[in-house]
Amino acid sequence: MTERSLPPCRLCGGNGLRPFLDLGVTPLSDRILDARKQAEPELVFPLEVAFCEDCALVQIIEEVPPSILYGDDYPYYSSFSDHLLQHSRENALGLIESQKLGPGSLVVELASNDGYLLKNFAELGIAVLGIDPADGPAKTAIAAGIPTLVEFWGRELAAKLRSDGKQADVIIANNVMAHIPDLNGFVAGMRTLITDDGVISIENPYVRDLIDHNEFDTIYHEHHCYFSCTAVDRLMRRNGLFLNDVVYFPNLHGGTLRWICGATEKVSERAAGYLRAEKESGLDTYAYYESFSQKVVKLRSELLALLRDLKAQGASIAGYGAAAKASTLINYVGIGSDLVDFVVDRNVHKHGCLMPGGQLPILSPSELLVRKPDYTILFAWNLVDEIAGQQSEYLAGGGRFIVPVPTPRIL
Ligand code: DWN
Ligand code: ZN
Repeated sequence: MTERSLPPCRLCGGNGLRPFLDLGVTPLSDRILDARKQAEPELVFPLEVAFCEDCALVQIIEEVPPSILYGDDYPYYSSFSDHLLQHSRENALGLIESQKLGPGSLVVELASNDGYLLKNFAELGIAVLGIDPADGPAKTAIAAGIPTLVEFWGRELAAKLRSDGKQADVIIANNVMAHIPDLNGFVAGMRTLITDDGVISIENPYVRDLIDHNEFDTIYHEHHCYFSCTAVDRLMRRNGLFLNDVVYFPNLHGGTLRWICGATEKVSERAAGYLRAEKESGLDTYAYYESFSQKVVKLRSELLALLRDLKAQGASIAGYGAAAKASTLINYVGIGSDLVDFVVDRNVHKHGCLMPGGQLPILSPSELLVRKPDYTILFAWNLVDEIAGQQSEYLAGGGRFIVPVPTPRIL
């Protein structure tokens, strides 16, 4: 059998990629179908994940050009999650304290979205600069007084800012490093811009939680990479930076790590502990990922059986959260209008659109009290507490939530 040709690894450039999960050919998770896009044939791409045996980076194999992934209609606005807003405020206040930031400091955020995080620095008179290629959210930030460059981050932009005399005391990159095709360019740019004793604070979902808790739906084309501390440590050192500390947030996006990096090596015991634990558990070996696809196939059949049983009993089912992860779940499992009638979401920019896959309309959450579906599957399962808090009236009226991950169950 001819050896399959795989691309080089995004981190180390080697040919150590070993595929371990194939989610088929799926639409782009963030390309919510508005009226204009419903007239066009929907773009679909293979969605397959591999582990690099040389540097331990987990990554998708297919490369979808950023110009297709992030147009001017990128629909994700961070300010629709109270939990995320609170988390971001704590992140900012912690950095202001630990780095003794003041009016002479500069904080740069990569993927600053609608200014949800930088506003916490700006309101204290600390100079900020947002970088985000998505026109929609960036315009919202600029309107709120947050200086924002509508550009992709990388070596070139970092060099330009540095030649303009800028240096950052803090660089924040939350839920963006996974989105970057040129991973080394992204990190090398941070090395260029950060001061010698500055702090780079990076947050991404933790690949260990993805595997341990069956969070396969957090895999989509916008997420090129899925990070372990081992891979981040190697990525930083390859670009003249050091992974100095690690903080874990179990309830954010299904399990998130914050990696604290810098141009000066001062590795904490906590960071060393994470690296040791990953080595001891084998997270830096292919074996840890090998059986994951069997777990995902099992989840798919269990979820389909549950939904079909409920429909056979005459129940009505809706979905909550027109999330990027919802698109992967809907399209991989095969959840169409035969099973789910509609999806609700607080993000008003998504109302009146269709979920990728073209079958499920997106409505306001108020429709749960109007149409009273018997069940609502939480596609945004990572926000179950926040959503349950909002939907107490729906639940009190007899509505039930279905949580699909890590195993499908009715709450
Ligand atoms: O990298 C990313 C991950 C980490 O977060 C981005 N691609 C965007 C996002 O992915 P996601 O869309 O899967 O994440 P969320 O934040 O789980 O999506 C939540 C969806 O639910 C949003 O469309 C907003 C909506 N929402 C809602 O309808 N009611 C959110 C909250 C808090 C609510 O109460
Ligand atoms: Zn590699």
